[in-house]
Amino acid sequence: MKLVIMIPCLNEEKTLPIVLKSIPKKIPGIDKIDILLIDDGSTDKTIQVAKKLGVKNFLYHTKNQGLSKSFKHGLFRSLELGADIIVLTEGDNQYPQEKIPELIKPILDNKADLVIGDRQTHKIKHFSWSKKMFQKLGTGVLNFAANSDIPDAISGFRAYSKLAAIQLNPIADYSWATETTIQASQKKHKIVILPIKTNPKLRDSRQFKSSWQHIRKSAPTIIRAFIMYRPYAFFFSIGFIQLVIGLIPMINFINIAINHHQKAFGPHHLQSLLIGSIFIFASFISFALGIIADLIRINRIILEDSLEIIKKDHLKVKD
Ligand SMILES: Nc1nc2c(ncn2[C@@H]2O[C@H](COP(=O)(O)OP(=O)(O)O)[C@@H](O)[C@H]2O)c(=O)[nH]1
Ligand SMILES: [Mg+2]
Repeated sequence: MKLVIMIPCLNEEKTLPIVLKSIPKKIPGIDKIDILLIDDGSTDKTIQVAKKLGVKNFLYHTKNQGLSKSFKHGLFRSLELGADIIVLTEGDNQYPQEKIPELIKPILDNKADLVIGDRQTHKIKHFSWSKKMFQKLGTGVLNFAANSDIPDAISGFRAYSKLAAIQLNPIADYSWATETTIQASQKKHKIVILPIKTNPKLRDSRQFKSSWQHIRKSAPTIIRAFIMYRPYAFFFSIGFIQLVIGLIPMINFINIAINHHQKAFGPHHLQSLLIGSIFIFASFISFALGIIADLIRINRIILEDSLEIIKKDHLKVKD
């Protein structure tokens, strides 16, 4: 059993030594632990520091590409390194690396495909009241979109089984955690939650300067995932609302046309006809889009199945 621990880093020379030191050297059930440092265009001494402290595996981005791309490329490289389990942590020592044995245990026991470290954000002292509220709201929306019940879906401390990692196909430029959690849930991966306590803060998040920025960047990912995975729910709901709004003036118009036919084509009632027609027409467009999006979803499932076979072939994975 091989474990690869990925650490995406953008200028983490100060905190990386603490992270590397806290990673367990031996874990029951694991024969080999490899650390993969994903350098996302660091301009400080992150790489030299990592090399000095014994890191052997590097993936370089010559130009900063962001955490989502770092995660995506790192996941694939970890598989190429022969990982049976992949752990993700951060270079700012936010997460308790000493908990990695607990994090991977459900995967070792074949009881999970994905284990997410739940930061228990409601208990974090340095999180403001508004940040906690946004966190709760965001998690609620995401769980609705993913049809899941995950307390901390954007946690960056997680473990993937080999199969779960192969089956993930991240495409978003931002919010990799949101996107891949929705994907894992839709692919019916068994997700286990491990409550963790984050380490004292050594620096502010550089990903998101404020909760607002986080919402602005995550919203398109959640909406897109919702449309991708549940297109009929999305378009049919919109279509149904449009149909109801359109039918009210239309029924009113038809009623007047049948019962008082001289008045029906008067100036006021033509408005009912016009508004009703526009909304009913819009609802048909929404229903048609729902059917087309669902057909595209079916095509994507076939494509993803083919991609899984190609990846397994490339990685020489038997099962
Ligand atoms: N902010 C940021 N972090 C990056 C980037 N690429 C890789 N990282 C790494 O991603 C991890 C998360 O970043 P951090 O600023 O701690 O944001 P957090 O996810 O809100 O805690 C750290 O280990 C960074 O070094 C990037 O383009 N921007
Ligand atoms: Mg962090």
